[in-house]
Amino acid sequence: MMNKQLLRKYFIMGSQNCSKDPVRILEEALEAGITAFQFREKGIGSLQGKEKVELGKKLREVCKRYQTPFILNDDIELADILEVDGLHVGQDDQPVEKIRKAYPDLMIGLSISNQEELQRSPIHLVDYIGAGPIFPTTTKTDAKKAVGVKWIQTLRNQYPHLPIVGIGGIQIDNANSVMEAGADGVAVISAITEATDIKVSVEKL
Ligand code: TZP
Ligand code: MG
Repeated sequence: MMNKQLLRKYFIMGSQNCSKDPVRILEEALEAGITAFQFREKGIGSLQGKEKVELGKKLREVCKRYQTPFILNDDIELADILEVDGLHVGQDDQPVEKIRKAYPDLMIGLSISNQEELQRSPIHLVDYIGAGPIFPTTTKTDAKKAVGVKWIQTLRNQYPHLPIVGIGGIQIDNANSVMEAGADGVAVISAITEATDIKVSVEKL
């Protein structure tokens, strides 16, 4: 089983989430104590092709320097090129079975938003699940309906030992409720990318 503490402060971003240099934002977040990073170059304004690879390489190097896991969102093609520690996929992305077969040793995360998705998910093949959106979010335009911390409690009751990270609309003032519901950590985008002081925000999460 993976070290659940790596999920405690899980920062996700791509250049589309940043109003200044993504490399600088990641460095500040790592310096402040994030425990994992997911490169999610996706949606309106995101980089494609070579530009995405180039940014990915830079962010990857920064994570290496801080000995912090680098997880890539839904892009099997880039897994080797970026020497990723893990891959994260949603319900409509590459199937977990395929990723697990190709990469027996990578950390694999899967997003699960409701009981029906849980039912059809190969939980035995994943290392952790992303549960949410817990609260309403404007960061992901196609986000599903917010499910509340109750969803964390439900998952925790069914899977006492499964590593779970809450995601969606998590900010410094509600992060604690996600932890209290039984999550191992909080995954955030805007709480860090839009923070006035990244150090303070990461510490408070
Ligand atoms: N998946 C579900 S909600 C979400 C993703 C990627 C966006 C989270 O962004 P924020 O700014 O932390 O609400
Ligand atoms: Mg998806």
